[in-house]
Amino acid sequence: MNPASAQAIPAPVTDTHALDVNRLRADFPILAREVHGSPLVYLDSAATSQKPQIVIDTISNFYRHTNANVHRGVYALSAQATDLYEGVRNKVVRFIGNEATEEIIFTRNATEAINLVAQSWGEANLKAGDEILLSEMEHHSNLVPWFLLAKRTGAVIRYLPIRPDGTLAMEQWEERFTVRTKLVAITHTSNVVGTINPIADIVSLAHRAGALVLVDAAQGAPHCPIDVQALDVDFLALSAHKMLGPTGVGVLYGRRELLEKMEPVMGGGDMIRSVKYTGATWNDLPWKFEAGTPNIADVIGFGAAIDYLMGLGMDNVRKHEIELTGYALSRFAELDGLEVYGPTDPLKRAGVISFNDSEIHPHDLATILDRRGIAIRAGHHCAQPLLERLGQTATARASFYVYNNHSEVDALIEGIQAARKFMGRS
Ligand code: 7TS
Repeated sequence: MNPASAQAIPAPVTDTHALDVNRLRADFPILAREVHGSPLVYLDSAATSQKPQIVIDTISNFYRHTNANVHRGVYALSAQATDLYEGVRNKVVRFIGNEATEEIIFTRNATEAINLVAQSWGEANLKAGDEILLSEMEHHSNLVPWFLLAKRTGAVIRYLPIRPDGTLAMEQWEERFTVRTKLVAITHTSNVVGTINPIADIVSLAHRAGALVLVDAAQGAPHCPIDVQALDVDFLALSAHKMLGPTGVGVLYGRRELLEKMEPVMGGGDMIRSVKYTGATWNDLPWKFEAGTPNIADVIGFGAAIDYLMGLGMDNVRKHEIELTGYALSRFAELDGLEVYGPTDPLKRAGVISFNDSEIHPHDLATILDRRGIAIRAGHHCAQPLLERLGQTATARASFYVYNNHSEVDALIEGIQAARKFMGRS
């Protein structure tokens, strides 16, 4: 057994606060450090989350005690490594609510998961003139793979529009579907405006029109319960590093009957059943799509992150986020001349808040905040078309996770006020 797995997983807290944030902050060693002489206030979890000690220990313990390649050796170490690695597929199954580990493919990140579908399913199923429906709020990772596919196949990209408040204009949806619509690829949660999209409604519209749905859950999966069966999605992509896990691990969920018909996009060891000089046949699912030695240690670390999140309870994670986002939005509203993007109702959005001060450029603001130990992101957030739709080239963005608290929101607001003074504003 991996010794790290014996460590305690935090119990959910069910008083008025969904999470005991002060207690769980102690699980994240990086939160104890200072930056430029001030305690770190980490408000960039939409880019990547911090990691609890249990995830760090699980990875380190794997290398100390169990390191071997998977699916190969008959010796104990390799069998144990294989069990740990494959065991994480069961954890993912429980986390996203599907039934079969064959439907869980480990990738490097959400980006690779989306590219896999574009290259394998897309190339086999799309012809010139077929349509791919995207929304106007997609991350580049859910735009560019489809641009590449459109270039190769002659397929056409169409967009589902957004309203000025950053929500999808659902009333314009039905007219966007045509007999040529083959796929809707849409984000669960926007990484810029924070909008949580009505995935179940979108899936039902798409399926009625005969189209499949791929959900980019890179921002959704870390923050709220996701059930692929209840949502009836066809493909779903996520990244471990945004949900307390290590970098270098992502997941593609796909419905078995779709994955079975898809060709691998990468060839090599592990993904074959047999190879002759004249050709090869493919391994079973999910290994057909996992060529070469996988990221064994980090997948196992991801398993610890899933255990940690499920120990907190995803309902509690979401409740905490609603509460903190509501508080942050009310504090932002105190600042004149500050534009906040996205829905104003915290129930309709995630804890990722883009904003712009009327006089301070986001990069200047982020630099001034950094001097106070506050980490926010400034820029286009890999969603340039959405920024263009908002009439901006950059925004400042604060994003929260399970370890953030009210005093960090207060520190952000004080930091913005200080930045205004520094830039000569009252
Ligand atoms: N989709 C969405 C909605 C995202 O926010 C991101 C990353 C990705 C896909 C890609 O994830 P990756 O793990 O494959 O890189 N978003 C961000 C962000 O907002 N800031 O840094 C990365």
